Amino acid sequence: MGGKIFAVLIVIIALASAVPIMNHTFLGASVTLPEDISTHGKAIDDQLSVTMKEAGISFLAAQLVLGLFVWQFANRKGATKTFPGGATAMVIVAFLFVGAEVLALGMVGSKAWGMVYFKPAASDALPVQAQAGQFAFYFRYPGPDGKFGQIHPDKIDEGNSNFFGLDPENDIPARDDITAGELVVPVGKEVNLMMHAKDVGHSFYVRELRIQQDFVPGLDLSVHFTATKIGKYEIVCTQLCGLGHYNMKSYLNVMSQEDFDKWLKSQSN
Ligand SMILES: [Cu+2]
Repeated sequence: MGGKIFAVLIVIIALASAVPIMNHTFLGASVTLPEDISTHGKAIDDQLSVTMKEAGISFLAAQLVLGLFVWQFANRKGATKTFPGGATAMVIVAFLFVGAEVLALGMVGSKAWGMVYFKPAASDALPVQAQAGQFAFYFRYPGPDGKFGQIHPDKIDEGNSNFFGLDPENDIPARDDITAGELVVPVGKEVNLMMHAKDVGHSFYVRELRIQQDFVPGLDLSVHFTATKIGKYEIVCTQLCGLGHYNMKSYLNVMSQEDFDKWLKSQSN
């Protein structure tokens, strides 16, 4: 009798745990993603939804089968039932089944994130450099000449607002570079964000952009995106980068092209 009660419990718990996931709420709190404001975000959201459904169905199927076996075999004294071929065959089947599932999801999903990583940014994309350091983000625009000045780590001087270590005296392209504490971009325009870390590993995460990319010391990485909605969105560091990590954030400020041009002008001197 105890076995059958346990089987029923397994099924009830499995079904009950699926309800908040399907309803996107838990204890009254909504657990939906914030609105997507990027051109590539829909593909990622769709992929996430497919993955959740597929994983959810697999989970429920596994729990129901488990309940079925418990119901059938729990109270049979001395009865044994093994997988055909024994434990080795079971492990091989499980390995192939799970492997095929992960591979299939990976191949389908690569189309979604491949748009950000495999496809280079358009040649007319707005170049912006992002620098992460303990515990702030800084962003740099090349200025009217379209060229970034060289970075000299020994010249980094936060007290003097020389966050990137520029040398405007000797380096002409550095003279008109614009440095900001916020990532300001025009709406509907592709942005090529070139990322580097000043010290340790950090991460660039904007939920509304569906982008999360680590800054890795010593590596120049880039992501590109097109923001589709004017507004202010939080940029957070999602790599535990030190004591001030909790306070490391900035904002993505999406403006109309006109406002962006005005902002850029007001920043240059
Ligand atoms: Cu950080």
